[in-house]
Amino acid sequence: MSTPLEKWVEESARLTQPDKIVWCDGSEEENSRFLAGLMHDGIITELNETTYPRCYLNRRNPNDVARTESVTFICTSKKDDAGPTNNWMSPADGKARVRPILEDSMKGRTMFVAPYILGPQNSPYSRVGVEITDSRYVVASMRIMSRMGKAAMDRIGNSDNFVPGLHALAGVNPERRFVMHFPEEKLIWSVGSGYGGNALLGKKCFALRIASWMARSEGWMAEHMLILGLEDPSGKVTYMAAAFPSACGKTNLAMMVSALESQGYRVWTVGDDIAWMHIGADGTLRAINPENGFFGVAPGTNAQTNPNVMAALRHDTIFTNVAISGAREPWWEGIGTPPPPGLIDWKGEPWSPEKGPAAHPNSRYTVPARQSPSISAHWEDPEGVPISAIIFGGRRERLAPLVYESRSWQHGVFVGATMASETTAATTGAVGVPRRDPMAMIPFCGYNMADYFQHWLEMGPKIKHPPKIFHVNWFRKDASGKFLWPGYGENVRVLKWMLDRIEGRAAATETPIGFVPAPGSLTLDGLAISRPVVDELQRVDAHDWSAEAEATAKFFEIFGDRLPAEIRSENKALQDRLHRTTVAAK
Ligand code: O2Y
Ligand code: MN
Repeated sequence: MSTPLEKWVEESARLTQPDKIVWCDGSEEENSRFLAGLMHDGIITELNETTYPRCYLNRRNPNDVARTESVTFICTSKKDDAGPTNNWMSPADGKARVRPILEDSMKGRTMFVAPYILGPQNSPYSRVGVEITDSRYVVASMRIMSRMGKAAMDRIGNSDNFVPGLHALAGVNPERRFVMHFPEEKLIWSVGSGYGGNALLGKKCFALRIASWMARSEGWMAEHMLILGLEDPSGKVTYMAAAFPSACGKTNLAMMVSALESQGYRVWTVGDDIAWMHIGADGTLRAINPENGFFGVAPGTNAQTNPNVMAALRHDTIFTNVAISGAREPWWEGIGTPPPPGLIDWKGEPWSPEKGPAAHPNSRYTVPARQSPSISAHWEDPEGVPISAIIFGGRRERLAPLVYESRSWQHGVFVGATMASETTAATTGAVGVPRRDPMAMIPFCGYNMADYFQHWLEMGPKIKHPPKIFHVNWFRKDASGKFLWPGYGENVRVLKWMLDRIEGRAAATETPIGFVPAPGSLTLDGLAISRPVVDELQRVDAHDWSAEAEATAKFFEIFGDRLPAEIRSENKALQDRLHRTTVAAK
């Protein structure tokens, strides 16, 4: 009698016709064998074994260098269940589209069956997935990013309690590239890409899109959030989860070296990208990091912006699409050193300045989380860490103050639902345009976001000790275009204010959008920042915010009647408060 897993593997093999099937156990020995095979086939090259031991470079097909949202689909029976922010196909159409691409796609190739656990091995909140793939690079990456191998297989046993994900390179053809999610049967099919979020199915596909669907029906939350612990001088650690859209420094914040370390404030990393949050027996919201590694963007990462990750990636790391020096060391723009001699660019060609960036702007490192000096002693706690603050944020040059606290859980959900970030030169299209990205989940919510807001609204009252909800903006600029706030390690000052609010120690001033730090309540000692700059950082302009409230009302129209009434009424209440301020100022 075959187990459900064996049946699915047999069925997938009938469809894709591999020459060979390899069941992965996740062992060191197996990993060494896979890495040797990848080197033999020229898919990875070993970096300098003295300065970067057991590190490798993978160069991807230039047509396959980032997640592709345009080919990412949520396949639900009813279109409305996927909602207006997702690409949709019916499950039957989704399968009909991809099945012919999967058919015989592994002929002459090896099929790898990689079982993995998302979350700490012995946590009741962890979940199991199995990725079938014909890419050893994917297996090697999944081994870093998840707990891959025997422990996952043991957890599955004879059960059907796993999320199946079938991935095939299928010629890495952008014309035949699809990332299909079937949340009703908790299934993932991905073809035509071997890169990152498209191919490492445990990450965005399972840990966010499928998990967000599961979380709603099971009463928990799967969020695009970092998790950090802020240690105070007494040694007490307060945990916070934060959601920012891409290019807002989530990994850097999660791994920050605190500017207040001499005062006893330190930041510990639990996770840099995804948080699964359950209501614990003690009535707190408890978060686990479903991942086991960091898949961070390399350009801009250096000893100033993220010293912890720079230390982490000195060994046992897979680099993708970075440049390498003549000494076979990785290099990228913004690493903090000039282009070294003999630089080879991400395409494998000798680099010269007129060729543009040597590393691809979306080049990455894949590194085990435990290698970071900042990793929290509690990052694998089975019960997770208790979350006292949820932080939303975005990149707003003029509008949002450095930090504000929401008025209530419901208002905090509204703050998250109205998140937006201005586009940068790193994104395509016009620069400086606010892009709506509620809770940073637009690309990752596996169902209708109006229902997702409803789920958030319903979670709050169920949490006995709900976290406070804040909003931050590190990116406010002055009239000459200069950033007002130094950012990076200095952001700990804002985290400290939040901690002081949680502990009832810091004063705040009420504004129409929420509570900002009262004069003197932000710890600014040792920082060269003038009073007018601090005032400007905290300024709330009622006219600008009224325009913002109108823009968000327009955005919410896409959800029609499905938008929860509470979200609509929060926007109305904000507009009323802004109106009263404007009238009072006249
Ligand atoms: O382009 C990709 O496949 C990577 S995208 C990514 C990687 C790590 C963490 N977050 C993200 C994201 O897009 O949010
Ligand atoms: Mn992310």
